[in-house]
Amino acid sequence: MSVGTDRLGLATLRRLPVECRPLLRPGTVPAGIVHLGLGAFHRAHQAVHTEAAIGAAGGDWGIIGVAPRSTDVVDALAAQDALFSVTTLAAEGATTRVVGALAGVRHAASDPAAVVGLLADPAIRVVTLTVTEKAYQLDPVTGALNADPEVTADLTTDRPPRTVPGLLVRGLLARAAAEAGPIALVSCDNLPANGRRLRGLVTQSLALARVPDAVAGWVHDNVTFPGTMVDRIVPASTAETLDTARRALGVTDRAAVAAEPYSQWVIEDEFPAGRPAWERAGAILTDDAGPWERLKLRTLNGVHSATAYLGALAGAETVAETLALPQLTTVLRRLVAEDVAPSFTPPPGVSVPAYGEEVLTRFGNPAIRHRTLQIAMDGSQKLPQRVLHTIADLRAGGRSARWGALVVAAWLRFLLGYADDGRPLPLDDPLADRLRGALAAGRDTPAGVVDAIFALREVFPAELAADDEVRADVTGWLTALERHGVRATLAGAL
Ligand code: CS2
Repeated sequence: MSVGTDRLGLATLRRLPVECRPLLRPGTVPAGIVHLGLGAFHRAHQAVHTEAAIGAAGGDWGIIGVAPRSTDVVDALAAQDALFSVTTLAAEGATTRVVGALAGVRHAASDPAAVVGLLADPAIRVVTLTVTEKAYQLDPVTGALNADPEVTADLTTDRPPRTVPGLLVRGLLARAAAEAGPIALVSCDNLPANGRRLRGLVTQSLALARVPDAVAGWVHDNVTFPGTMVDRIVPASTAETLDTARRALGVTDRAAVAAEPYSQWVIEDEFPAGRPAWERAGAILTDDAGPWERLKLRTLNGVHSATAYLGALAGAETVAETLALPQLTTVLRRLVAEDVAPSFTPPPGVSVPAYGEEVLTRFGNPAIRHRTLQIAMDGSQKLPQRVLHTIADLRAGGRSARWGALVVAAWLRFLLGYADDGRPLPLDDPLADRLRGALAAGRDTPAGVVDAIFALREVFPAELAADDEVRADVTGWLTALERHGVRATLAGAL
């Protein structure tokens, strides 16, 4: 129920300017999707595409949004009848529109049984996830589940589930018991082969939970894991985001998000119980998202991480600000053309350098204030698919990876914890303790830092870590970054 008349909600919808009103009115479209992870990205991406698909082609595909842990967004949405707005920030101006794709919200931490019940409901035929890279807990090299104590407790005891794997396993057990029919579990996280990874996470979790063979067999026969590539730049919301929404709507929206105009979704078409007509909402349905996902992770996300680490070290607050550093865009173009492009086969008809140019234009959007420190987070979970796979594939083909090595060096330099002007830099990473421990042993020289961090098998595969040319290139860049700082290193790089 809406609170007050000054707040976005069903009761205030008719006060909104016509162009801001949602395509769907919550309550009119029954739920067919459960989404885990109610962050800004989901609201500006899958929710928008799904609302447009239902608007174009109908279908009972309302989304029940589940926040695994934090309560802020759930509370805000619950008070707004599940309505929220997306402000699209183009260089030439902003437009705000309310989205009505959510059919309801749940908070998994306080009501896990409700989420398990939804997963066992025959009306729910698709589960989408944006739970970030670290939630998958799979060894990036072997794909083996490295369950942390929380996940292990969820899978091996009867306590109410607290983690995403715990919720999924309990939900699938309940669904099999209820004979509620087939379902697709769709990872929308920035991981390579995200569908296969989610399948790996679920099947290994079922094994750890020692579910009966009949249940494992049911999952095998009834659950699909389509891979996806998702893309839209959606910075964390700020007070300014909420102010902009309020100015456009005339009411307060505490779940407002802001995003760039561009949005792309590539989805493998394996939905055993149907899906929204996402192709009517701009998505590409395919039988193999792999080439798209490599294109995006290695180009967009690789360049994003490069920009984030170099920018944070140089004292730049946002991506757009970082791009103004002299020589940086030239270096990023060479990274794309000389290292990323030759490392993989892109989708038919796509030119990697042209895609890279589009990415740089998107990053330069002055209205998107995407903080370098936000993108710098969780580097240990991001570097493998964004940069290390590029380097490994080039080296396997006998080529050098000079610019890729610069990105790795920028991350190592960032891990040292201070910017070029000496100001402290935060380390926000699930492996922070391991990284700090490794650095304590070898932070005195650039070669010592490389030795210490390359020894972390969760991040660097043995073959890459043993590659003398890569070590030498990374050590060379790290030496320059430590001695001279980002600006002088860039100036001397070309
Ligand atoms: C960013 C991504 O935070 C990050 O690490 O690189 O969230 C990026 O903005 C999205 O993948 C764009 O689709």
